[in-house]
This record gives sequence, structure tokens and C-alpha cells, in this order.
Amino acid sequence: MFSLFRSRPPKNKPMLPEGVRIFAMSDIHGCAHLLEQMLRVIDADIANSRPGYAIEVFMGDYIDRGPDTRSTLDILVERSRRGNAVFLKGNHEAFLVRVFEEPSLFEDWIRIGGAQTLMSYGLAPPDLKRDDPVSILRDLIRAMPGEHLEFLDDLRLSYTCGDFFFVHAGVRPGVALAEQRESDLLWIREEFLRSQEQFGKYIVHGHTPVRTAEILANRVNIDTGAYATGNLTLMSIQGSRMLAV
Ligand SMILES: [Mn+2]
Repeated sequence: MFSLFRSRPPKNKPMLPEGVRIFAMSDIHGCAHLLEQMLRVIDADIANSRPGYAIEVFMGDYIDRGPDTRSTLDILVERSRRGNAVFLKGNHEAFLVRVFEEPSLFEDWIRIGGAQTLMSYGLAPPDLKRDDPVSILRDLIRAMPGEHLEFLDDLRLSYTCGDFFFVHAGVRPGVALAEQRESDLLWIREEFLRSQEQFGKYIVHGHTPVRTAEILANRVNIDTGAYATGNLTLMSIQGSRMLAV
């Protein structure tokens, strides 16, 4: 079911600990139907080949842009009850939490796909000339299940396992992984994407869409722009073998 990518694989192969298989996904952006499909792929893969430890790493940008943020968060909250999933923060989650505190950023949020999130919770698309951001945001918080708000508050910035470092956007070259700033981990693009540096760990990230998963010597990008392309990439890693579907 998985296809093997051999673009420019790392020379000193990064490894996961013995028996661990990681399933990673990024930038779901409200594409609940694609998320469900991929969770079925994971469940079938685990049933077929029974890894010692299966860990699911969701790499942020669950909300905005795509059609169904509400169902996406429902599914992820449900999945979290299995106890083997890690949920990272994306810039979209960080931004929405900030908009709740600073309603003056409301228009910026709408510009990056916030209207789709409002609609998924049953609210009308906003009329920016007429509507009051404070009251829309109050309605949104009222419409969101408490578990969704807790989910947004509980996200972590990175996850390390073996030689792999999972993060939403990337890391700043020249800065140790332990010293990275949140704004870089969630937002960085060019400086990171251009860098040939070995970052101390092999970086698994999303945030900047590519046509197909891009496996390079120092990092892999698994954001294939699901909300625009209908293609949500699932990366499976065991030992030093990386497979993308
Ligand atoms: Mn992002």
C-alpha cells in the first residue's frame, strides 16, 4: 500500500528505536474525510504487520482553509483517547488562540481561511464591513466544544524520537534544537528550506506545500496541500525506512 520515495535520501540514515513505527501527518486543514481515510490506512497497516509500538504524530494546522475543522477536531480528540498520539502545534492553531485574545487580528485570521472554520461550527461567514469581531469570536467560543478549546491549548511544539525531530514548519539553521524559538518552529520557511545543515536530528515537517513528499538529506516535507489538492500524505517510519502514501 505504501510507495517508496528515493529522491535524495540521507546518507547517515536516521533511525527510530527498535520496534517503533511512527505514522506522521501534517496540514490537515479541515479535510476531515481525508483524515478518516488515512486513519483507516494506519489501522489496516497495524493490523497487518503488528509493529511493537505504533505512535501517531499529527504535525499541526488542523484548522482553517478546508471544509470541516469541527469534524477534524472531533476525530483527533477521539483518536487522542487511544493514548499513542502526539499533537503538535501549527501556526494556524497558535494564531486562532491569539485572535481570541486580540480580536483586532480577526481580519488577518479570515484572510488565512478562518471563515471556513466559523462555518464548520455553524456560524455565518463574516461580513468584515459590518460585523463586530468581538461578538463573532464570542459566538465561536460558545459554539466550540470545551474539548476542542482544550485540544488547541494542549498542543506541543515538537516531538523527538530516536534520530527524528518532528515539528510543524522547521527549525532555524545555526540554532540548537533545544534553543529554537516558537515563532521559528511554527512559521519558518526560506532560511530553513534552503539550508543544507544537518540539524542534529533529521527533521520531519510540513507547513510549506510540495507536490509530493520531499525526502532530502537533512529533512522530509510531508505537506502536500491537502485542502487544495485532495492529497493528504501519510508518512510511515520504521527503523530507517521512510514510506509515504
Ligand atoms: Mn502552517
